[in-house]
Amino acid sequence: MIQFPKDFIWGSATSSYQIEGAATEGGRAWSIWDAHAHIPGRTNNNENGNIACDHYHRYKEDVKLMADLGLKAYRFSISWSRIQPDGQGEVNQEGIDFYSNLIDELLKYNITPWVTLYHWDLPLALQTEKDGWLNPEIADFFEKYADICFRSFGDRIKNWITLNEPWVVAILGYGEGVFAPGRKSKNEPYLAAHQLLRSHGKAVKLYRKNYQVEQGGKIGITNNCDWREPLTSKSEDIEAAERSLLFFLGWFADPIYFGDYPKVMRERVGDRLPKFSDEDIENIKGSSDFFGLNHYTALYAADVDPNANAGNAVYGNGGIFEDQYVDLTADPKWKMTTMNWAIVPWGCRKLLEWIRDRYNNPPLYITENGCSLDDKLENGEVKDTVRKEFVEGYLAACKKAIDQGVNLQGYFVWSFMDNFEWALGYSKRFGIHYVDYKTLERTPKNSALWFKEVIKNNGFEFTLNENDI
Ligand code: PNW
Repeated sequence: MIQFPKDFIWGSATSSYQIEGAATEGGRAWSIWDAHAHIPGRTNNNENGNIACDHYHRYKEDVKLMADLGLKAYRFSISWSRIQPDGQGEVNQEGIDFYSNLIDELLKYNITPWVTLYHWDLPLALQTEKDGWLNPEIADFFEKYADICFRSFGDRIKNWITLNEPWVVAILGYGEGVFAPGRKSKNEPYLAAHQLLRSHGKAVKLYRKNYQVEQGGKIGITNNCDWREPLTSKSEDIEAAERSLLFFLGWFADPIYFGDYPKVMRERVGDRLPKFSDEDIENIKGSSDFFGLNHYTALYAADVDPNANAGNAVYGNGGIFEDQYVDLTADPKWKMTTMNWAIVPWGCRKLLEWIRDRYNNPPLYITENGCSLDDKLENGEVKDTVRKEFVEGYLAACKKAIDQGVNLQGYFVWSFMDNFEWALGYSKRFGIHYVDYKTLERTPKNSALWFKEVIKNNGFEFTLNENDI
């Protein structure tokens, strides 16, 4: 038996655009994701979130399923353009009411709501009229939006996450252009990331000044990072793996824990990396009450000689290659999910230990971890054995990290149900509940039934290989 600490938080997560639907109902205006998904060729089969899982109309049924599972916590995000259709100014009361009702429904079943303020669905008007995350003014808009949320929901919300995965916004939204707003640039990722961090800092400062004492909640940020294992024991490869982690997670976590970007980024990116003002640093340094981590996979990292022909030495999600010169590869023996992300539980343990060592062992939550598979609903059952083993392996690795002193306090499975997987549309299923997109019927997969027992027993019987974790 693997037993978790008392009070460990067992949760599951979703995000607004991926599940809500009702894209133009209830006073909601389009976000950059509505626009992006409606440009032909940007998503699988040109799919979009117009209906998604129709959670906007079915939230009561969904909360009931969460209660059946025994979930202790549910992480969801707020659609900014439901609250402020233009991203600034007027508040849409129907939007406030929707989230208020959802929160009350969760509390009715003793499920603790965790709220993400921004999970990539920027009000479209802020993009077209204000240049989105490239404009320094965005920090003021975000602060005002956050203020509305703290004021409207803070009596019941005690766990706030400002931003979900700014790395993805910067790299996939402004670098590779595969996510909204679809920009392709080698410089804009650094500019957007800078404004994301400034926006986070301002919102946290406001919360601490005007709300935290009275409301007694916690506020933080969620970053994503894969593990990077040195390909060989050569010092160049060990450094390359470290550099890759710093360009991935250090980019966002270093400013928050130390007050500036990693030294290796300053050296390599030079003037293309913006500078923080004294006021920014004051807002950003120390601005997270906990370390939110989304983690999915791992790759081997090797140093690349910039003078050699390095043109095609990129694999997977590495960020801007020319600034790092790190070659990323998978072990052909690793099992893959349908995202082509390798299943490597020990990478999770190593990353948790790396965070413990670099950031002085902060309280940590895994706010997303999970996998996509080719699930089939047959006779009312989804036999997603690989997902059960995925979660079992990653949880066992988490427990090993806890035994090594990592201050991990909770784990949220991504995702509560199958949903709109961004550019990949409905082709990837990450849920522990199966969604039939014709009828919108939800069915707990076998992994959900297993997870229910894990929650009930605060642990599980370990059935995998010790070497995997
Ligand atoms: C996360 N990468 O996205 C998001 O927070 C979720 O909304 C999403 O559904 C989930 O993971 C699965 O993809 C990521 O390329 C998207 O490294 C891409 C990457 C990482 C996370």
